[in-house]
Amino acid sequence: MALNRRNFLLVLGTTAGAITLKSIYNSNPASAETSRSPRNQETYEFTALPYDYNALEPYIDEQTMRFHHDKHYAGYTRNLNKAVDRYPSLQRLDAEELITDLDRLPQIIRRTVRNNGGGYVNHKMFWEIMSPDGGGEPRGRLARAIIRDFGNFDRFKESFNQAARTRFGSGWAWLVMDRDGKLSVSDTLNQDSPLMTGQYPVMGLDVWEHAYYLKYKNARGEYINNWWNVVNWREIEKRYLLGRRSPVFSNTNNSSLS
Ligand code: MN3
Repeated sequence: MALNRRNFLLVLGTTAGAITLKSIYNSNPASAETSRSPRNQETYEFTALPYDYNALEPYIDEQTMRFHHDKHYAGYTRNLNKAVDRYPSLQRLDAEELITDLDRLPQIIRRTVRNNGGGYVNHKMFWEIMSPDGGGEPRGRLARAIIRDFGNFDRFKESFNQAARTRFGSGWAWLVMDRDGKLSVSDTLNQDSPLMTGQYPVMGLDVWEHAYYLKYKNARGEYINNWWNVVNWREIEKRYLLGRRSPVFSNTNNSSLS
């Protein structure tokens, strides 16, 4: 999955100031940053799809999945790895952690990491939160939190669809959680992640044209409506619980976890 427990604790720890990227990379003299990557493999792994390219048919077509995963996602991954190539201390950070506090990155790579680190983290999540066995509605704790914060599932869906439809240009629609555990819908431009503004991305929908244009052309609304048929609620609830248990949310009422 996109964020394991350790990763997200680190992400939030960074936000909370417990660990700062600055303290990590400033602890090395600048000269150390010019050495090559100590690893043989890519720092940020180009992950495979957890299903076949055609598995999400007819809602998302095989050709779109091939281009989206093998070209666009591969590009973000490659550019992210290239950006941190000369910074061994940054390579120790998980990608989620890396994009959480962009201001602390060396200025020269900040924009590249914002775009490609965001693209990498967003897409890694996107593949995981879809499934050929998807669709329907969430259950359990995530379902209860949605009802608590939106009234009912349909109202949440309407709000999310609205964000996805009206996101002007390229970007994402999100279900996010704030540090009080409250859920809301938002959208971001380009490849920005909610992590960049201190929010936890529970689920997100890619509304870049590359995500739908081959099949749906300009009919973004039709893509959005069909996408709900492949939404993997089990994975999304896992992500929700992961974020919910973070110590940053410790001011919330833990009874909703039981
Ligand atoms: Mn995309």
